Amino acid sequence: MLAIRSQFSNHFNYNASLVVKSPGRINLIGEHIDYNYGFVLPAAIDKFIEVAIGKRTDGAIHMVAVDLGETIIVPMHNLQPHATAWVNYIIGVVDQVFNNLASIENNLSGNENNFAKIKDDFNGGFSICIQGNIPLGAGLSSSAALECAVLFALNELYSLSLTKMQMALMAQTAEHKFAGLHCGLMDMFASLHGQKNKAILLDCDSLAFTYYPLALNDYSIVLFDTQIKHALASSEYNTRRLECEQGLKIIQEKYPTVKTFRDISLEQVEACLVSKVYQRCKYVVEEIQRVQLAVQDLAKGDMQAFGKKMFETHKGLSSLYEVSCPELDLLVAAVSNNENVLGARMMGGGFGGCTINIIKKTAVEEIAKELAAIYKKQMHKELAVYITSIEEGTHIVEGTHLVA
Ligand code: GAF
Repeated sequence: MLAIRSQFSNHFNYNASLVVKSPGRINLIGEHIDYNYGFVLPAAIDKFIEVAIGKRTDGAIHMVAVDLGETIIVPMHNLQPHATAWVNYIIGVVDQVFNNLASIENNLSGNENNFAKIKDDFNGGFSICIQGNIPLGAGLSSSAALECAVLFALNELYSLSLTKMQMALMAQTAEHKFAGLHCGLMDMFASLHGQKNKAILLDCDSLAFTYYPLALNDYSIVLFDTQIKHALASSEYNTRRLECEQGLKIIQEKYPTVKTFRDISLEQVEACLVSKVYQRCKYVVEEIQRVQLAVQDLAKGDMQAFGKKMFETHKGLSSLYEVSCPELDLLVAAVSNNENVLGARMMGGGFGGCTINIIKKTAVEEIAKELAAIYKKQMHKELAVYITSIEEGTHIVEGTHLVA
C-alpha cells in the first residue's frame, strides 16, 4: 500500500498540506458510563486512521477512502447525513465547524480580519485521503479516530484554534447528528488525548482528566476479536441510554438533590426502580464505584485486584446491562480461571467486537491458540488476536501548518 501522502498526490495532482494520524482506543474499565457522567479509563492504541489533507477552492469536499477504493464528492454547504456510512464521519465534523464558528471566532480573540479569511478559506473546501488499520466494527472506535483525524487536520489546516476538548465534543455531536449513535465522549476524548503508556481517567461530568502510567511489566493487553457486529448494536445502545435517563429521572423525583448517577446509592436504586430500568441503573451505580476503586488499584500497582474488577464489570454488562453476546461471554469465561489472565471483559458498546484481557506475556501465545480453537469449535468462527501497545493520541505525522 502506498503511503498516504503519495495516495493523495496521485489522486488529486497536488501535494497534501499535512498528514494526521489518529488512534483507536481501548477502555480498561468504566463501560457504558461516559454518557452516564461517571468515570472511564481509556487509552489510545497502536491501530490508527491516517488522513492526508489539502485545501481546495471549488467549495466541495473531495474524499477518498483508500482501503475501500471509494471516492465521494460533497458540496461544503447544507451538509446532510449521507448514504455512505464513512462519509458521515467526515462531513459530520465539517458541519460542526460551521456550527461552531462563533466559538472559533472567540478563540481567535477578536481578530476579525483573521477570522474572515479563515471562513473564506474554509468555504473553499478540501481534498482528503483516508486509510487505516483499525478493524471496523471491532469496538476499537475507528469512527471516532476518523472524526478526530479530520477535525484535527481541519484545525491545523485553517488555524481554527480549537482545543482538543472542543474537538472531542464537536466529534461527539457529529456522531449523534450524522451517524445517529448517541454516544458518550470517551472514544473521541481518548483518541485525541492519548499518551504513550498511559491510561486516562476521565471524569465525564466535569471533563477533568488525569493520566495514569500503565506499568504492565510482565503483562500485555490483548484483544480477542469475535469478528461479529450485531445489527442492533446502535439501536440497543441508544435504548440503554434512554433507560438510564428514565431511571435517573424517577430517582430524581424522589431525591431532588441527585444530579447524576454518582450521587445515587444502591439502596436508592433498589427503592425506586423495577425491571430493566432497575437492572441498567444498578449496573451503572456499581460500575461508577468500581472504576474509582480500580484506579486506586492501578495507582498501587495492584493489577491482580484491578483484573478482578474487570471480570466483575463483564458480569454486570452481561447480566444486568445486557450488552454482551454468547461469543463475548464464551471468550471471557474461557480465561476466567486461568492464572495467567489477570482480568478480561467485553469492551466498548457490545453485541460483538472485542474482549480486553490482561495476560502474562509468556502465556499469550498459548492462550490465544487455545481460545481460537475453542471459539472455532463452539461458534464456528475465526478469532482475531491483537496484542496492543498504548500510544500517543491524534498528531501530525508530516508537514506543519503551511499556506498562509
Ligand atoms: C461506544 C460509545 F461510542 C462510547 O461513548 C461508550 O459509551 C462505549 O460504547 C461504551 O462504554 O464505544
